[in-house]
Amino acid sequence: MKKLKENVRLRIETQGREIARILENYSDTEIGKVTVKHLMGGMRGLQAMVCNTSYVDPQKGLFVGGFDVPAFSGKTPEEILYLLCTGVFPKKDALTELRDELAKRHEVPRHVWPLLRNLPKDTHPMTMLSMGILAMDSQSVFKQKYSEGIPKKEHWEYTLEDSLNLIAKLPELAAGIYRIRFFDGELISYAPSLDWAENLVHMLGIETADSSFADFMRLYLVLHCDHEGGNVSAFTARVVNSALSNIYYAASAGLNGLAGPLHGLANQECLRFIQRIHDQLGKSPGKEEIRSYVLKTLDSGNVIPGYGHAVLRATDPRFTAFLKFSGKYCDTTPYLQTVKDLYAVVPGLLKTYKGGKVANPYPNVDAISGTLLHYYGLEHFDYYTVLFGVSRILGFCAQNTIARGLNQPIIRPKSVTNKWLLDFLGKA
Ligand code: AMX
Repeated sequence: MKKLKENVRLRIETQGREIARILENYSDTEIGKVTVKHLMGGMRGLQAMVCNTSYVDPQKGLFVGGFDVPAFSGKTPEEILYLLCTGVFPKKDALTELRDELAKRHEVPRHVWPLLRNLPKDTHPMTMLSMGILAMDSQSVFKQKYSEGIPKKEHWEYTLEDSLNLIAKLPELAAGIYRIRFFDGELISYAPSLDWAENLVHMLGIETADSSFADFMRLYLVLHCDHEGGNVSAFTARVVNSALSNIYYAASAGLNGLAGPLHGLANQECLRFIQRIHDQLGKSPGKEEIRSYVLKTLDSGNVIPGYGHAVLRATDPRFTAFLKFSGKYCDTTPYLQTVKDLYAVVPGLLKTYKGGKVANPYPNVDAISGTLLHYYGLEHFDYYTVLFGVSRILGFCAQNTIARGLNQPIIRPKSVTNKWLLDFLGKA
């Protein structure tokens, strides 16, 4: 991984110089204000951290290394990993080197399997993924080197080492979880001739007639790779890693946040929502019937899964990329048709719902991803967020390798009490 490492080093040095210049000239410059609403409202909209792996523009959506979704969605996960870590796409030899490194490190340590097999049968696959990763912390090179007293400036090298080890094992781990949780537990062997995404598809062992499954998996793993620094999972991983907890601890913690229904679990919730529509209205409901169903859902105090976003204020380009893919490769199934009908109906309804309170009435990536997974034969909804997690770990690893390279300090905002606030506001 010489080339990847050299380019990560370059990026860290460049960013380090930028940060030094910013701090030297503008340390005390105010870039915004903190309001009481920020304190009480989950800090949404508060610009309080820096993340250079990716950026979410409220209108244009996700940018990775300066590339928007249409520009990077045709790449492979390996290319995206390289881009996240270095800010540039790999040349051919660097990509080959990275692929070889991942192949060499693919094997999940043996002790992980009995741990996963001994869990209760109804354990959520996200719990299994999080535990499987946590159990691999015993192999952390960073942990070992830290205990030997390596200097701070070398922290990133061993975070990168751990990151590659972890990422390389994800196809085998995630596919193994699928086989243990939903089949007879028999694992399918890794195939050295296949790439990272193809191996995941291969080891899942799903009998699918459609040869575009691997292309879809590549797209899925690319589109979910990162979504800047403040979302629940990335932020959690970052906070944990800032205590110099190794990447296994950090990734496992991030995944626990991703497992929430307002975050990564939304993709399974979306498909469930569509299934409920079909259960009640039949397999090809009309738009008017869908409109009434959505209104009923809102009136009962529930959210419409797959719609809305804390940062985006337009249709998520990742949703659009999946829609485009489905138009090219998938027959229109009743579920896919309902995804399109919901897209035609929901934004109009959410725009006026609660007096226009919903900040973003448009679909996010989860509004379609689960339906496509189902199309390719993945019928176990509970598994969907595992695939989201496999992809998102690319972002966790890149963010935290860079953070270690920049020697970013422990994250520790100050909290206040109601009493402090009332005193400050002069209302005690
Ligand atoms: N359906 C109904 N109401 C919604 C809504 C939706 N899809 N999205 C937002 N609202 C409501 C909120 O519940 C809130 O109501 P409240 O003040 O009475 O509690 C109000 O609109 C304002 O919320 P907001 O500022 O627009 O959104 P937010 O930043 O608080 O939350 C999100 C963002 C994603 C949690 C929210 O839009 C939501 O719950 N969406 C549905 C779940 C979903 O799709 N999650 C996936 C997000 C992407 C991801 O992380 N994978």
